[in-house]
Amino acid sequence: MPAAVQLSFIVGWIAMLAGGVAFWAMSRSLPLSEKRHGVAAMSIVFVAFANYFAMAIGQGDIMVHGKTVFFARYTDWVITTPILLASLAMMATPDLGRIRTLVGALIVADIYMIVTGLVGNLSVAPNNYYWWVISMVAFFAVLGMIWGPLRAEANKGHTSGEYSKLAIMLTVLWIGYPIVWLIGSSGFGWITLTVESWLYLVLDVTAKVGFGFIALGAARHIRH
Ligand code: RET
Repeated sequence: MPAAVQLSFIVGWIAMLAGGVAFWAMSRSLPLSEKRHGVAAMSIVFVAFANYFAMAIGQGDIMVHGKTVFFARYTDWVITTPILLASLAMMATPDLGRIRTLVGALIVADIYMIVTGLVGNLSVAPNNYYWWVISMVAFFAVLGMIWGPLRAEANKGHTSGEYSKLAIMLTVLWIGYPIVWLIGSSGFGWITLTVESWLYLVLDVTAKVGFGFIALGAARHIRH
């Protein structure tokens, strides 16, 4: 593994760990009803920490068809993205149980997106592109639910402003992933593994640590 790639993983695990400590401190001042946002934010970064650490010490990749596949990215995303969506849903309503069918559908579509993305990364052309398209369909389903029924739910309460802020942030950042995937080693291979790993790092740190800061900041002021 090139040293610059490994460095991105080291920066990754340090950033996730630092985020976890910061979220723990921030969670202490949350009202009891909103501690759930702290639990979500900490869960996300500690899962990411473990996966970045695994990649940094060479336990997060395998060689398939002569290329390196960082499967630890997917074991990270398959756990953290459902929690991120749950976190967004918690911003929409005080009572997740009431919208459990919607949350369930969101999470199933999301897991489907990540798993088909992994299958694509393990495939050779042209199969990888078929899987990218299949994963994209699930991604659009996720976005459709976020901007359709979940937003409608948020609009019923007092948190529609916070919801919109997080939904916009999530949408913009998440769109980066299929792009990096497509131009990187899993797709066309237009960028080097080093550029790819730093791009994913920026996306991951912003989508997890940045998102967590905003969610916890908003959670402090929530009066459902
Ligand atoms: C893949 C495969 C190609 C198609 C699509 C993908 C989407 C990935 C996304 C990942 C988001 C990850 C986050 C991680 C950490 O917080 C799997 C790259 C659509 C949206 C937010």
